[in-house]
Amino acid sequence: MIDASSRPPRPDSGRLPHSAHWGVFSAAWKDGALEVRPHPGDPDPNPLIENFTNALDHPARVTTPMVRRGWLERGPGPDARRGRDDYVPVSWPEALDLLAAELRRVRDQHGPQAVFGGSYGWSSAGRFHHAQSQVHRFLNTSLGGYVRSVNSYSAGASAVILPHILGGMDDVARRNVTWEQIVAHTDVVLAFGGMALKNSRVASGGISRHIERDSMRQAARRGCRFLNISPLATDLPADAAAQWIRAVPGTDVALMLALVHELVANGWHDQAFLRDFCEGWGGFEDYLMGRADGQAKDPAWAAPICGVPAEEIARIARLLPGKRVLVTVAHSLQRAEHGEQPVWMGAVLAAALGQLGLPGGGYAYALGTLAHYGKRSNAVPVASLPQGTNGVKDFIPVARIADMLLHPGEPFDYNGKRMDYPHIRLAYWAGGNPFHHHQDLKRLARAFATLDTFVVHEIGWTATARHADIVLPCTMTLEREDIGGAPTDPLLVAMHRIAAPNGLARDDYDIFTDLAERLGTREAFTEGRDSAEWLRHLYERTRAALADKGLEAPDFDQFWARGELTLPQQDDDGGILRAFRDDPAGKPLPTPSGKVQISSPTVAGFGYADCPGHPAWLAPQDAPTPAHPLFLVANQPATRLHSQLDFGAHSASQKRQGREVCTLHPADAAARGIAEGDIVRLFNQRGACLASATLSEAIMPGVAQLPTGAWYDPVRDERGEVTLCGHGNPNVLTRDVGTSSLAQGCSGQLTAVQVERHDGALPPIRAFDRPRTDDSRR
Ligand SMILES: Nc1nc2c(c(=O)[nH]1)N[C@H]1C(S)=C(S)[C@@H](COP(=O)(O)OP(=O)(O)OC[C@H]3O[C@@H](n4cnc5c(=O)[nH]c(N)nc54)[C@H](O)[C@@H]3O)O[C@H]1N2
Ligand SMILES: Nc1nc2c(c(=O)[nH]1)N[C@H]1C(S)=C(S)[C@@H](COP(=O)(O)OP(=O)(O)OC[C@H]3O[C@@H](n4cnc5c(=O)[nH]c(N)nc54)[C@H](O)[C@@H]3O)O[C@H]1N2
Ligand SMILES: [Mo]
Repeated sequence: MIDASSRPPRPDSGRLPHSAHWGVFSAAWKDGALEVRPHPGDPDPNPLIENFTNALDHPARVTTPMVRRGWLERGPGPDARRGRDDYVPVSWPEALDLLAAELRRVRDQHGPQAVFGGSYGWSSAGRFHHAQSQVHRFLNTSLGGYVRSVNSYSAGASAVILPHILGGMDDVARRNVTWEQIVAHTDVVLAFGGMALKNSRVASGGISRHIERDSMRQAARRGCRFLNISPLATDLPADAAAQWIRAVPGTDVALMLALVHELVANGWHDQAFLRDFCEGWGGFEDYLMGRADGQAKDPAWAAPICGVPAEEIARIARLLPGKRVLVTVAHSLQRAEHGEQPVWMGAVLAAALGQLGLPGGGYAYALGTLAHYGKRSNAVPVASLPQGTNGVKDFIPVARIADMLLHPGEPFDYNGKRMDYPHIRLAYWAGGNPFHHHQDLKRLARAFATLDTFVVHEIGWTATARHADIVLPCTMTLEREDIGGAPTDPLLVAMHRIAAPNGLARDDYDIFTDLAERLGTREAFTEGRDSAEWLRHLYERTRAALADKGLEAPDFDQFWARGELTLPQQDDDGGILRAFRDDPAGKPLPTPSGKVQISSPTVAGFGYADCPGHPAWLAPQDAPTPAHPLFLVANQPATRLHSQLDFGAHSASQKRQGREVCTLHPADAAARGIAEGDIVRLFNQRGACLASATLSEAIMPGVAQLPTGAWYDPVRDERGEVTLCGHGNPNVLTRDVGTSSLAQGCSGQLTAVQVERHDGALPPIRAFDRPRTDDSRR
């Protein structure tokens, strides 16, 4: 096997530009080490770029094609040994021959509708090497298609509810209120779930300037008041000078209802706006005022639910009338049971204030959760790899992966339709990590055990790779040339290659090309282009659009030599909400009534008890109990993007005793005899994990927080059963249920746990070791 640690030291090099979802940077080799520097134009650089410095040669890299021993010896078929089997290194031709034959077998015996190619995940690449696009294009052109997934783990509930009530996700989240408008106009920001800078450090495709901190600072200096409504004080930076409203997780709808109740009870709601621009206020108001069920949703009702005192709720409501108010709702609120409700209720709160469509006012769903939002859009397109046409019509909402594998042929509800889960024999993953992103990991392992074959392309030995039958080593972004760009960032980056591939790693594109060759579809997949030719081809779309506008339009070689190109941007000027406000008859919203749907006859018509026809308070099932009395917030990690480069220098530097850090309130810790730095065990009916405890007044009592992204590190008993994750992956604890019958989104943000001090032996961290290999077969 090729061992990167035996590499000769690299010679010093000049600085080369590159880009990642978490920032634009340059890299150079100096004294054998990789040195990265943020783009000089970035006012608030992201420390996540440091994760690259030790990544290229890390022992966790996959360096050789591998086949799981059980699969090699017994052939395809369901196998519970996935996740604990050995691997056999094979040559590239051997791996590709085996895989091509298996793809052909599944297609011929069961059809492409037995292949799951949803392959959810962010990977890390520019416009061309984006792994999910690559695998989709391959399956479409070479196999006739695949069962796909719809929506995302990010916005599973909002992507489905928003079109029913306001308009598409992108119109409501991306082309709406900008940070510039907030700096200039906003008086009050009600930030449900906050706007944590750790999150707006990231944007898919790249981000060259992190402006959020300075925008908040400038707005606050002008007098804008920020309210951070969240279990964590750190969800807004000190720069925003925010007031922290400690709200019990999962109860925002109750708090929002009480705020609207206060507005109505005092006659502060904008009745003209509700009459002229909205549909269905009447039925909602009956619910709000308790005319329908005898329970007014007033502050006294909400206080014991959300933990915010009634007087405090009334005080917040008094801040709002006559002010330019912006309501933001973080993605996190909808990544939970009944996640549709806070998204809808946030819009109703903004509508009751009459603020929708005003500069710096109204509703900016998801603002602050990613760097895409609150920005201007580029005035020219940045191309992406075309994916071809999928011959299979079956799909699942993305987070129903385990349900699909465990319940083939059974029905499920989705957005007014009843559909059946397809029967999947082969799953193909490139660029995602389901053992990072999915919930209830023991159940997920049972689901993957049902497959005939599980194929993964990976840069590292993630738990997903360790459950696969065929593991193909792919290059990481620093080992490829690509074009970095996002529709909301003006910088197009010539992503230069910083290092040669580690071991036998190959580009996803080249792997698929060779597979297509074996399946007789090379021309359809490649269109006769190699990677370098694709980059030129994709760049041409941007160049031509620049030339059409009469702007400077450098050719590819000039762009490549310069390293970057600044694209023109446009002000979307408030998007569809502003246009509708200015001209309600001429520019109706894309909803059934053309107006804001305070109630939705369409949603009501679906008859879902878990998603009624207007926003409502629906108590979660997965709430604390005497046995599991703490809410667990399993949010995005500050130190990496998801699970990517968890072994990276920055991510590793923030762990303690190699484990992820869990934040507890000092009172909750004291009650359990837990001190700063103790190793704790978090557990509930689904699983357990270890973490290092840190005590902080910046978290609400009754809430524990453990970020996602620590690589799943199962510790097993003598029978091979998983007893816990020794590293701190919260998805061993989270519940695998859809948000509701409407969207079936991921609900992994919140669950209920108990926490205790762990005084037993500490299992070693094995997540970053290579799996056991059987080299004897070579
Ligand atoms: N409990 C809980 N769970 C959550 C969330 C939560 O809030 N709570 N958040 C959810 C959200 S919003 C999201 S978006 C998901 C994220 O879930 P994912 O997007 O699946 O997570 P990543 O870690 O980004 O996975 C990307 C994988 O691609 C690999 N990779 C990198 N570059 C390449 C490449 O060039 N080629 C190939 N083939 N592979 C590559 C990386 O090594 C990594 O394993 O997680 C979700 N899960
Ligand atoms: N550094 C970093 N940044 C990222 C990512 C990453 O992995 N790392 N992932 C990116 C991706 S793909 C996405 S989709 C976005 C996700 O954006 P979000 O889903 O919004 O991000 P989270 O950090 O999971 O949650 C934000 C905050 O919401 C609070 N919160 C949780 N539950 C509740 C609740 O019920 N009510 C209220 N009021 N607050 C609650 C938590 O305190 C949490 O810190 O982040 C993006 N940004
Ligand atoms: Mo996400």
